[in-house]
Amino acid sequence: MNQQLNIEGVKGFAVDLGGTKLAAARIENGKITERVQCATASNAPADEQVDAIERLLTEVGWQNPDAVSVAVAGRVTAQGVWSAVNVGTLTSIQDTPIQELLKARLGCPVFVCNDAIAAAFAEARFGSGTGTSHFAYITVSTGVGGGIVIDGMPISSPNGLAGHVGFASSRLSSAICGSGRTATVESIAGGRAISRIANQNGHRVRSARDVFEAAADGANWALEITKTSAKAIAILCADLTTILGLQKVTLGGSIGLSPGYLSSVQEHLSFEPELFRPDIVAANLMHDSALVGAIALSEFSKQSARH
Ligand code: BMX
Repeated sequence: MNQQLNIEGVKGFAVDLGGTKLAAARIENGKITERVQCATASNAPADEQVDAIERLLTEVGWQNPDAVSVAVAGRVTAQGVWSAVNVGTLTSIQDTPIQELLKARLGCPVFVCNDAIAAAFAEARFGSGTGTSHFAYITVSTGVGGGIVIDGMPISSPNGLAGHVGFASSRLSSAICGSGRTATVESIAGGRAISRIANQNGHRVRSARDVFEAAADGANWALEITKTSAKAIAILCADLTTILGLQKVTLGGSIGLSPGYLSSVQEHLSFEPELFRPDIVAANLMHDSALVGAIALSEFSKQSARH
């Protein structure tokens, strides 16, 4: 559990379904009191994802009729329909009415949102983005996701695509992305891209973690791959700043929070003119941002609907 958490007022049950890991938590009196995690079955169809969510919720003490807030990788429409943007990450969930399925299965109120938007909202409200009016969060993990919060308002769109900054173009890539686009940030900087590039270059790795371990041991081939990822994220931060006038960008995700990554992004950003350089910091809520944010965003949407 993260001792730094200051999430007063946040309480309930939350789920975070990413491309690699699935987590559930119980949050009481501003503290995560229970938390469990397992691997995501990334090729499983929607009903199996629902089974796994229900199993983990039960493990953290959820019982009907407690409400549940769920953050997922992929886009979630205003009607609660879930689809992967990168169809190589979650291969079998396209057009799933996830909100209805979970409601029917659990028999309780269910809120579903994108994982990076949830994390962005949590960081803006309780963590590294507090006091910042023009804020973005970027997760560098299995994929590259994002969330934008301007004057406390999370930016969303009816089709659930808003904030998917990992699918912006990157001049450092020439690869075809699982989104169908070519040369995206995700296709050079994300975890799957990092392991793919290593294997294409003849270095047998199982995951991006192996590449980071080789980089920590000083292997030049690995350092080059991880630095290119950080450079693509730095350029993305500058690009987003031209559009949104960002003051601060928070990095999260297993790669975004790995040792040395933040400083590598900062170093690459230092080559940009000052006007295009937001502050780059690490997520305060670490790997719990999306869990905390799912509950906070659910409350925020209820309040917004009332006004
Ligand atoms: C991808 C996209 C985003 C997600 C981001 C981080 C899919 C399946 N995912 O850009 O919706 O927010 O990855 O997800 O289209 P993670 O799996 O790396 O945590």
